[in-house]
Amino acid sequence: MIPQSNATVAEQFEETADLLALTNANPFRIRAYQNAARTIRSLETPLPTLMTEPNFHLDDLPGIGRDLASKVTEILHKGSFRALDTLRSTIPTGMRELMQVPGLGPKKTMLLHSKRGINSLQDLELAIKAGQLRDLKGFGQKSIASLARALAQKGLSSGRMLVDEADDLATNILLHLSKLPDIEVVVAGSLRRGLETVGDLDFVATGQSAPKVFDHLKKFDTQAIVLSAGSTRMSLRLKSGRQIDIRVINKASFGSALLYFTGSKSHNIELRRLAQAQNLKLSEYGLFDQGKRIAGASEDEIYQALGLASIPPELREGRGEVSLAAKDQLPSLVNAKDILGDFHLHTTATDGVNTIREMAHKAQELGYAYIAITDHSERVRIAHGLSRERLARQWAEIDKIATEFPTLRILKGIEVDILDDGAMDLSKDFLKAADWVVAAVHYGRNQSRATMTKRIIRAISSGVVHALAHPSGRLLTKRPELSFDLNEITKAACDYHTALEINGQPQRLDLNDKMIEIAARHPVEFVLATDSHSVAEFDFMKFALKQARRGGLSKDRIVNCRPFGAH
Ligand code: DGT
Ligand code: CA
Ligand code: CA
Repeated sequence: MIPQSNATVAEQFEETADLLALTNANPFRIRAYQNAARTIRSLETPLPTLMTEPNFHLDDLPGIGRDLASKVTEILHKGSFRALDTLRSTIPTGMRELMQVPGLGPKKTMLLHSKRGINSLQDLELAIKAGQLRDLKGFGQKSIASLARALAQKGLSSGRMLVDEADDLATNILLHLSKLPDIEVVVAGSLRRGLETVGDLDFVATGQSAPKVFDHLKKFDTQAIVLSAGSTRMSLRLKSGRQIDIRVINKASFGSALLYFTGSKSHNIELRRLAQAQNLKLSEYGLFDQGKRIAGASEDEIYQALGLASIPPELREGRGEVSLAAKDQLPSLVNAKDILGDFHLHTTATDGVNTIREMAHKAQELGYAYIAITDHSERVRIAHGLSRERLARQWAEIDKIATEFPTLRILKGIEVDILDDGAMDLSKDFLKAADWVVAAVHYGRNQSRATMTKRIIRAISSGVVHALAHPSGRLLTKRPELSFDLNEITKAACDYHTALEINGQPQRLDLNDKMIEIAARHPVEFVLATDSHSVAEFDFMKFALKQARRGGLSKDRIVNCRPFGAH
């Protein structure tokens, strides 16, 4: 029997009732599941214990007949039951996701579906934007507004998490789990590899018994639903809809389990093949020679036993890293400690929420040698862009504040808008006087590939641009990339010593790993930047770093891994 708590069984019945409501099922059937759930929740003794008592019969419980009793048994043996599995697989995920939006139960979800044809979060978002819910019964102005907020928080429609949400959630779960004595637990999966969005979170733990770890993890979110549970593995769906996989393993297999659950799948497959070619067998339990474990406690010892250099998680995508590791030719990737400063920051002068002084304090705390204050130029009205006069005043202010920070150089910069024809939003002479110029496209995004490429190259060839900010202009889940020729732009960037930015904002990650790889074939330089709009966002450097590492960059390609002004 699987150690299921009464609450888990009750939740599965509640979920069934919800899903049945979505399928317009007989109200009595729905009620039956709800009543059974209530009965089970109110039991004081765990079901598995009750079932061992000779005079106990499940169908003696109020509201539980033979049919529901057999379903309880099924849950206790298999982790879930067939009717629920079928419902889960037949109802579009979109509808199930909708039902979980705060403010939307099954009834309202059905209403949206039948009256407005809404089947997913994305449909709902569009309908709200188009004002299609206004005259729908049960959807007042206030409830529509709160739905819109709930949707925005959900990381929108893709179902995948942006890296900051994934990273925060993982940090909180690790903190929660670390309260168990003797446990060692780490993040695996796509988050560890630094993928730009994350499907579910994966954890590998050791040092504690699996049931203890599972029980404790369930307490992280008392409304979490157990999707599946075995003796060493559990999957949970949190109230927010986010999913977690955890694997508990003994110490001798910890490295191999971590390797396996970090992936990627294609990296795992390549490693297994390589093992087979050496007459070895690689699994999540270890590397075996004729049934004898020869490695498994750490990832490093497995790579070593396979004759490979250790491969950083960011490179494990099955893109040739295994053969590079065999030849000991892996790039030596940039590290957090190599970063000496941040070249893209906003303040209260435009759309930031902290002052220059506050930003400088934070940078000092981080041990940075320099920062560039790069507020928007005038064209970006929505952000209260700086006119020449206001910018000149800001630079004077920076000179004054600089005296308070003897170890930190505060660069006088600007994020200048690249106008539709490739001219700049500030004169060349003015830009020449800046310590640091980042140029960016914000408007006129729909130009053809040829026009956009020419426009950006014209901006670069002004010769005064130190970095091209968020070159592709995409916003994950919101806005596609600009259409432009990355190779041509990179060539121009080489000619004019313009660095390409790797922007760490979770919605941007721009350039991303793939674009970095393409650009890096040219002798171009990169700059890792956060585009911070508050002191908290300095932390986004870690996301820029992940993309840089996934793109294979070492510190000698990165401008902010050198003292300012050095080449
Ligand atoms: P995600 O969650 O979609 O962002 O991406 P991952 O990479 O975290 O994928 P996930 O959570 O499905 O699985 C975690 C790791 O477990 C995956 O990267 C590799 C490993 N894994 C999962 N399924 C398989 C499989 O069928 N074969 C192999 N070789 N590895 C697997
Ligand atoms: Ca995952
Ligand atoms: Ca997973």
